[in-house]
Amino acid sequence: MRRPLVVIPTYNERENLASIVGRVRDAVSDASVLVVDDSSPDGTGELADELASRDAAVHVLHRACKAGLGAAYLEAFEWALAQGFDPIVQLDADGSHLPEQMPSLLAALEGTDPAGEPVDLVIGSRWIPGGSIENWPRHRELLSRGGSAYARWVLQLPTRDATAGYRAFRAEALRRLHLDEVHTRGYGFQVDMLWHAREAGLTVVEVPVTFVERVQGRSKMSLGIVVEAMFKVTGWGISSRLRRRRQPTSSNGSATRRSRA
Ligand SMILES: Nc1nc2c(ncn2[C@@H]2O[C@H](COP(=O)(O)OP(=O)(O)OP(=O)(O)O)[C@@H](O)[C@H]2O)c(=O)[nH]1
Ligand SMILES: [Mg+2]
Repeated sequence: MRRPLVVIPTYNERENLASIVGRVRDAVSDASVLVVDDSSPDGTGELADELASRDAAVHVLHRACKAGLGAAYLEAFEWALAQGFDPIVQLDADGSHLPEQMPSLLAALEGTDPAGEPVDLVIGSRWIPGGSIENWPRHRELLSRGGSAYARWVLQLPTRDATAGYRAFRAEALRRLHLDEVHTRGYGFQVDMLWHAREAGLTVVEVPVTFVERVQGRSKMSLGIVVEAMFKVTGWGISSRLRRRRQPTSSNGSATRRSRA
């Protein structure tokens, strides 16, 4: 039975949280929400508790200190799987991912890919026909498109948008993905998850979304984060090729066959 959970990681999102949670509840009436807050100094965690006290479908995980988006998601996935939620959706708090487009991600997750395989993971994509960005400076667009193209090429990823954070997973897919082997805690987390999805042979499809630049609050993105992600992607690409050379008939062949964008 469908029991959707929308995971919203937060760090200093006090201005955005109430509105985004309300929009999620309006857009997908049966969705529960899990806010994962890393002890935001602006009081986002306390606001999340207040929202949870008014709405039984809202839950909160409080983490001791800012430890990165990836760490927050990994703890949330563990919680979600233990509680029996399915599917599990990732959503930013800053309004960049439109909750109103969530039904289209969830519908795609219930369908099949072009080869007729059931879908394990849906990516809300900016870089396929119908996808778009709003109010993004040109340099951010180039960085994102370039980063996606580089990761796609080095890791042979099945999607146009490799860094997108708007995603819907089947619970079973998260179980098959070897979350204990995902070690990236910061910005490269989304790419790391996609790479593990490919290695695990998950069926991945993209649906177009409109990505809106945050209006309130500050971005946590920095040049250091981008450089770190580039180095990591290169390292994963090298190790994955070496592994394939050592095991030419490993399960990766089937992974490539089953993953489609
Ligand atoms: N729990 C937790 N959430 C985080 C952390 N870093 C970022 N977030 C949240 O993750 C979501 C995405 O972060 P953003 O700052 O928007 O980063 P981004 O979307 O990659 O960058 P922009 O495009 O510049 O907005 C937001 O909801 C943040 O509040 C963290 O260390 N811990
Ligand atoms: Mg953002």
